[in-house]
Amino acid sequence: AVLLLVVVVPAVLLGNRTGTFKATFLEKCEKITAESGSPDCVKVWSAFEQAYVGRDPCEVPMEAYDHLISTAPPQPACNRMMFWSKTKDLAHLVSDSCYQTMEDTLLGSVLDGQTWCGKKGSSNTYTSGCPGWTECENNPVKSFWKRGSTEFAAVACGNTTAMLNGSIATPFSSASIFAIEVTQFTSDRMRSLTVIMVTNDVVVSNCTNESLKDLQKELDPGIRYICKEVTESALNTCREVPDTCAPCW
Ligand code: N1C
Repeated sequence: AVLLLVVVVPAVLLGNRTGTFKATFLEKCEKITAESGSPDCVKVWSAFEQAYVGRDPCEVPMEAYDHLISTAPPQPACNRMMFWSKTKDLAHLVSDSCYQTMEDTLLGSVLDGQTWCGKKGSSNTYTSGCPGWTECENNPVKSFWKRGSTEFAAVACGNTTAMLNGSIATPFSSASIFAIEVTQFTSDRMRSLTVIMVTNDVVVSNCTNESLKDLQKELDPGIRYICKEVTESALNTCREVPDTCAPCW
């Protein structure tokens, strides 16, 4: 009984600290890398935790993930890359077979929907009590998405797509991660960017929206800019032809 107390109680008290989170991380990672066998998921985990473990959870800048990104760089899929802002669910409705989002990359899929942070003087990973998205700029989760998305955008190639929300007043917000991605796009690799303005029953902004002018100002002038307005219901019913992946909107 004493042994039980000594072993089980600390494990319960520690709750999700490191254990479950790490196990889930490795499990997902191994599933994705099963065929190629690379990168080594144990190495990916150690590069990941090195970014935030033992640090104040409001003092993790995006550069802390440099080593992680070089250990598991996002693999670009030219002509299939999809970006989004305030349209995550919609973007994933269409993105499955024909489009590659950040969440389809190794790191993106392992960390999507997760919360994590460290603590000063501790070697644990915590999944609760972590700063919220807007609580402090340099929190581990936001810094990861900033760093990871920057890389994903920097390697984007061919004809690309971004799904923006036409039912809000400012579909292109300078505070968004998509705004950081836009500054990374380069005409050396990227041929065009098609912005899809998705609207539900309420059309608040269309392709003439003021914020889209800011987007175009930020875009490398060598990249062709296209904007299309599509309703959510059209998007819901439209399916790409599996072989050609020609856009169905
Ligand atoms: O700030 P956003 O959107 O403009 O960021 C979206 C943009 C996409 O193009 C992605 O490539 O940045 C990338 N990205 C993710 O892939 C991602 N997956 C999950 C950014 N954020 C991501 N998340 C979570 O969505 C993140 O934890 C934060 O809470 C939201 C940001 O979404 P947004 O404001 O709609």
